[in-house]
Amino acid sequence: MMVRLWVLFAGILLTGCTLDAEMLRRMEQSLKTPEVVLTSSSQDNTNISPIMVSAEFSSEISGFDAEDLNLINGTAIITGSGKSYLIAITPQLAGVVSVSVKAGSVTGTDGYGNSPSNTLQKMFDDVRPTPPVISNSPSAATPDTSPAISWTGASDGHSGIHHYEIALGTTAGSDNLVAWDITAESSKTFESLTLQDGVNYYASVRVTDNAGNVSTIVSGPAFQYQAPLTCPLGYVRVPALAGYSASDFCVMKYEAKQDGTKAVSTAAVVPWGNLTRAAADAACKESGSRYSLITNYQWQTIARNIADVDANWSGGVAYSGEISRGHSDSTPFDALVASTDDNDGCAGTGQTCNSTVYNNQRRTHVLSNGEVIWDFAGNRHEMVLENDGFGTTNVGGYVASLTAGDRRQSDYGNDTVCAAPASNNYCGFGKHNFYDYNKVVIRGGNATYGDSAGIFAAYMGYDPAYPVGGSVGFRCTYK
Ligand SMILES: [Ca+2]
Ligand SMILES: [Ca+2]
Ligand SMILES: [Ca+2]
Repeated sequence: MMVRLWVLFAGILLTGCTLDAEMLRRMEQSLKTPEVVLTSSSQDNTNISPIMVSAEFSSEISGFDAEDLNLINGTAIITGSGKSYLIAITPQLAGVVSVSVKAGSVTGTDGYGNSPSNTLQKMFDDVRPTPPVISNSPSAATPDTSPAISWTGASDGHSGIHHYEIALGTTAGSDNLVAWDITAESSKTFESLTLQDGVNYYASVRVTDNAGNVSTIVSGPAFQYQAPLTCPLGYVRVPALAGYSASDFCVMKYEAKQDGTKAVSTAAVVPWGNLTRAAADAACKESGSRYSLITNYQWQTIARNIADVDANWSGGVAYSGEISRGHSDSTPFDALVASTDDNDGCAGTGQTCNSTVYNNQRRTHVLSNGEVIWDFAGNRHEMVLENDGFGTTNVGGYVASLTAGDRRQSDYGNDTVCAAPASNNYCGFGKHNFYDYNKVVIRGGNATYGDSAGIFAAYMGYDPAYPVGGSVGFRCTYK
């Protein structure tokens, strides 16, 4: 109002102080024309309907109704009186809502029509964003406690994406490990979480648009934390071997012994025999989900490691002479208990030896990491987890005579043999016998196996449905 008065007075001064009738009429009209200003406390992007708009006139007016509005994308209901009105706008669709008051649509008490209002616009958005796809998330067991998650492809057609939220939990969509955490980025790396071994975890993401609409929740695949390998009591660590074991694992230092329904690794007590393969595996798993009956490739990993260690050979150098075959000379006739003294490798055999004095009945072998394993070559045969579909029946021979390119060499033999296999108990590797296929495979020899015993010995022929007999034990692994 003050601005308009100053402009008028300035005009009067410039025209030489002559107030003609037209000028006075315009001055009066200007002073008495109702002005109107639209305001709204609603957010510029909103999912709340109706959108409330205040219309505040400079003087009292009458006859204000919805027809007086320039309204795009909505219907309006007007309440109020005098100078103050509320316009409740119900949007028709998600999109821009625009409103203004037309010029001359209402009349003030002095009989003049109003001037046009400002134009007020709001983005009405009641449509949820399209959620993203989780493009990167751990999908298996990982020793990493700082998992990195990323996602892509979220969109919002109206108000646009405002932020993402990510959570971690033990079920898809749950935030019971890490509560929903807001981020503007499309990725998140969690730092040093406290994760439990063997538990399924899921990363979940949701998106919020600028109007406050929240998308559905998407989750990545389950992943598990796997604590770094620490061998359980009675187990020894085995180094990984390319082609057979991708990472280190642990194996029972002794043939499995019975402790109720659980297989344990102790020197005392004769080994546990005469189980079905499935029962042996179950006895291993009694200790936990990371335990299993030894696989054939784990057996190969151990046998090939032993074969490369000088201390296991009669000649004191790898592939010089032969490797000891354990208790296998039928004297005594039965399987033996072991000793807690790794230097007493001939314990119970009737022979004499220690860690530096060789005897072919020595029951201990040394791994490349210095760990000692008992009865891997003899005492009792040991089942491995898998059948073998080899398909050739009634074929036997010494492992040392298997040659490169023969699948039996890679699955049951070594890539190197001793200098004179025919005169050194066939390197002490033992015999392979494939009497049948798709049957239980047993490795190593037993107490009466003679020169057929050895760290690579393999025999196939037991029906998986039945116990394998008292001369066959087993050994568990942990990874
Ligand atoms: Ca939206
Ligand atoms: Ca003996
Ligand atoms: Ca054995």
